[in-house]
Amino acid sequence: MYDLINPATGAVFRSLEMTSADGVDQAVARAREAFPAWRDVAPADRARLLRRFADLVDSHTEELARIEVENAGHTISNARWEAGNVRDVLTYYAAAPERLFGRQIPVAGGLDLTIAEPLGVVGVIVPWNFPMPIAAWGFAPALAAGNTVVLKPAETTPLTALRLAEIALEAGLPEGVLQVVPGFGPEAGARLVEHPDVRKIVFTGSSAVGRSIMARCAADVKRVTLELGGKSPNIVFADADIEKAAASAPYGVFDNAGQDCCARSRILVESSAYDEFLEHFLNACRGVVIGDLLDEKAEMGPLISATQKARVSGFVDRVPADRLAYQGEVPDTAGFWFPPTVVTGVSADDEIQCEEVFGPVVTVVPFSSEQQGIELANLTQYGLSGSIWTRDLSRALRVSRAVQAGNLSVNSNSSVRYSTPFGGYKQSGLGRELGPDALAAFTETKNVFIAL
Ligand code: TXE
Repeated sequence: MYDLINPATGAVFRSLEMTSADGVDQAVARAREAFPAWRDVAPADRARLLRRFADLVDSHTEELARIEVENAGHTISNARWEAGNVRDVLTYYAAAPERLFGRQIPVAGGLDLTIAEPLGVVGVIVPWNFPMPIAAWGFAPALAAGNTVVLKPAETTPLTALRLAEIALEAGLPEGVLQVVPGFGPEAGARLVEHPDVRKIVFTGSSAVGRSIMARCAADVKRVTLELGGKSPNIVFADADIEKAAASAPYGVFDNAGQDCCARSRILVESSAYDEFLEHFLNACRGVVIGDLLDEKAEMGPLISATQKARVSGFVDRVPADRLAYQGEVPDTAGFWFPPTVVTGVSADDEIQCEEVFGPVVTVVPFSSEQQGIELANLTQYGLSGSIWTRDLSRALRVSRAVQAGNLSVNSNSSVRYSTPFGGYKQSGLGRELGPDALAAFTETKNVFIAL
């Protein structure tokens, strides 16, 4: 049995049986058995089932959100948004079964058909930072394209995924089409990755595990989509609406206590606006509401675990004390709270500027020219997301083209829209989730030539 701990209190609230490697084999066998019938469900019926699944998620929003508050330490308003995101992602992909067209390309001597076929059994491995949305980003397009899914949630946060699988059955999805196996990464996760009947792995998590999964998938040329870490820049030019950029910046990095692969954890500010920005930014940091997760006004909760708190504390302890420009206050209770922390006076190669902290910690660094801002933004192994604040449209486009990242926003810190592609450059990942592109990642292309 594995103890689940409420991150806000540090107390065990439930114990759960973990799925063994044998249990994963059984789930994959059921998924394989369920695949042909699910593939052959009439497109309109598959669409209807996914819409019904979305509707049921919608009517269970409050229940799912409260599970996530207790299990993952999310604020209630964030957790409600996350359940809403699952509904939206399912609704979006429910339109796909009837729109997954092949192509008929003109060729000499016959008729040529290009067909999109589902892959078979897909393994989805999910982290603990956004357990609900990241699960749906994997299973919704996979199911829409006619695959069956075995999903392994993170060991610490399996509860919403388990509930979603029950809701899928209530909605009428056949047994075996969407299964959840709560288990340990090196046992259940690794088995899913190496299982010969699993045709594709969708993984979100640490870069280290992502690299090892990619290497294992290479052995069987298994399809793989990876969404890994980030160290995203928030680039503020002097011509921007500085107050607006500063007011938004805390939410770009402290949301979900910084446990967000898109966290804008490196703020880069044009020198001439640095002092003005920092003053407004620190004021905005003081306003972040931390505390009772069930209070609708709460904006930041605790870290996920003692391990994560130790990791984040370690990064901050290694920063010289005179570089800590701000540390907020957190509830004085057991639980894994860590204060919002602002670091200034760092060099480009300092650990805090280079490594993904995955906690509420941000650096603020000046730059002297557009070119230097771009260079600093790209001075990272990662390339997931980033923001550009400017009133100059040409500059916004120039910098957007120059920054090596998969998801950029101008005058905004938003990262993810379910209808547009999401994923990383460089070591932030491989492939894209969400939007229309994700469907191609869950199908195999077959070409058939018919001689006439
Ligand atoms: O991640 P792991 P951890 C980063 C973040 C964080 C660090 C460590 O910097 O501080 O990673 O987090 C499963 N085969 N991100 O150690 O281990 C595991 O069970 C197959 C960024 O918790 O990568 C879980 O389901 N699966 C990130 C999932 O991988 C394995 C989100 C992620 O856990 C496995 C999370 C194995 N050998 C952490 N080992 C993001 N991109 O948002 C583990 N897993």
